[in-house]
Amino acid sequence: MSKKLFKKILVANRGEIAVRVIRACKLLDIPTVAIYSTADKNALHTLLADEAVEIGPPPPRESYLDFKKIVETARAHKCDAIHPGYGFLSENPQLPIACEKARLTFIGPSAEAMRLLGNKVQSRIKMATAGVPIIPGMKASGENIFQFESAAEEAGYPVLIKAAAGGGGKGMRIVNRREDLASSVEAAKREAKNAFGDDTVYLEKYIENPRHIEFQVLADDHGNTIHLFERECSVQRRHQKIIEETPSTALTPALRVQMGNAAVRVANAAGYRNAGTVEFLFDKSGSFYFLEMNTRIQVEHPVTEMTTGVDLVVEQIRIAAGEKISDYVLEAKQRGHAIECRIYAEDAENNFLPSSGEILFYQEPVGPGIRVDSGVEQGTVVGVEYDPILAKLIVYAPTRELAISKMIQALKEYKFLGIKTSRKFMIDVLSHPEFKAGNTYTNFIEKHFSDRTVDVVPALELAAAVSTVAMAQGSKARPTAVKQAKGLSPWQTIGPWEIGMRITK
Ligand code: MV4
Repeated sequence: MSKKLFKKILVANRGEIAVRVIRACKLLDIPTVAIYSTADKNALHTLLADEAVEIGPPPPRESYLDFKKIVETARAHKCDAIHPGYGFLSENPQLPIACEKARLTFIGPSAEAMRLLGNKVQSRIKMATAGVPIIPGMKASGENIFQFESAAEEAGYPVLIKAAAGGGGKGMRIVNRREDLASSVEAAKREAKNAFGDDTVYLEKYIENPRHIEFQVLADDHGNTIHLFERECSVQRRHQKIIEETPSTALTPALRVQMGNAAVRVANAAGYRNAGTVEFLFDKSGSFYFLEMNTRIQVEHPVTEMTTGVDLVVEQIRIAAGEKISDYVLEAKQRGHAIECRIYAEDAENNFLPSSGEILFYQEPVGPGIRVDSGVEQGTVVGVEYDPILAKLIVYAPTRELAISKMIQALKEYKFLGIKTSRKFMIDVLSHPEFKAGNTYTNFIEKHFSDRTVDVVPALELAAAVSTVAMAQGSKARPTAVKQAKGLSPWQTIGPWEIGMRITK
């Protein structure tokens, strides 16, 4: 390595992605500072970094989301850059703004690009103007019921009401008939207000059972904007992705070129720099529509790395330092097939309830074309404070069929004792004939595994959690404890209680 890109990087995250970023820094010979909450004192990321700084108690708001404290920590420890990972502060424009004030480099896009792409209405208009296909629907937020009615007539029912500040499925409402439109708009507004503090909503044609196909893009300060092909992410459960793969079984070479070009147009229209992901919905007729652009490194980035040979986190760091995208990256080709399974700490046999406890025994699969990106090791105590992703298992093989076999084999060899994981469920999904046939749509799990995914209405879920707390704490139980935990499911906030209840249809 000729010249150091940065003096020291603060990694503003935890779990497997913090570990992934620290390892990329080691490759580049850049020292790292990890931050950790008191719940993560002995977590893998704190042990791997050159320095580790405790920044607060477990609630994210008081630690991993406290951007002021994080920027101060970076300054105090002589860092010159911050990598945000995914989740937490990664898509919050306040972090790049605070970084700029403190003369730190934010490893990611500008606050302006983030803000534009965070607003779904604004980014739709921008992308339509740039010639990118968007889902038929409103070109501005809906101001009154008449606008919603005429937009719905034009698009044709069913339609979908979405929050401008949304993403991830929150605040979305499907409307099948005109009679239900007004009440659905009102309900969507209330939900958007609660979730995002912004009740702006708009309407789109509802695309039934689409595929979710996204393109990895990279853009540098030297005029290079490229894409590194697609990832098929349709297999998900309640907006939580489970399996990602590349290439997608749905794309022809011609479609891949068209969508890749559209992804590059999206990045350029947004003035985007660094690594980002352009999401598309892909319908039964083979049409694709821009959905949103994610302004971070994504959980599923390794499948792109396996099939292109590109180290995306290294490129993120190089681009942030003002370097040109590496030549080998500019010439990257897509080769072979890669699949990723997310290993969640959850009980797939018990309505996917979060699982917690100490990992008493842990053994990763090894072999050619097998990669494990893990945030845990034997002895790690898994809590319920954070995202339940423990690790990602990624395999690479020359063909999809061989990759599926390799993944099933690797999942069988992946050993966890002490906590429940989604490992066995993943084996069942990969063994399903419809998965093997490549018939992966966003309703795949719902359609083929409905016996395992029992819908619990949020209100019931909340009531069950509150009553569990009440049983445990007697008269001191206060439902406000649940209300304070914005954005987290009550199951994630009730603490280390085992709930002996099974809800069946
Ligand atoms: C849609 C859609 C169908 N039609 N928009 C879900 C998350 C949010 N970011 C956008 N989402 C969707 N938007 C229209 N007009 C279906 C989904 C959707 C979905 C999208 C991507 C991946 C998984 C999904 C699961 C259910 C619904």
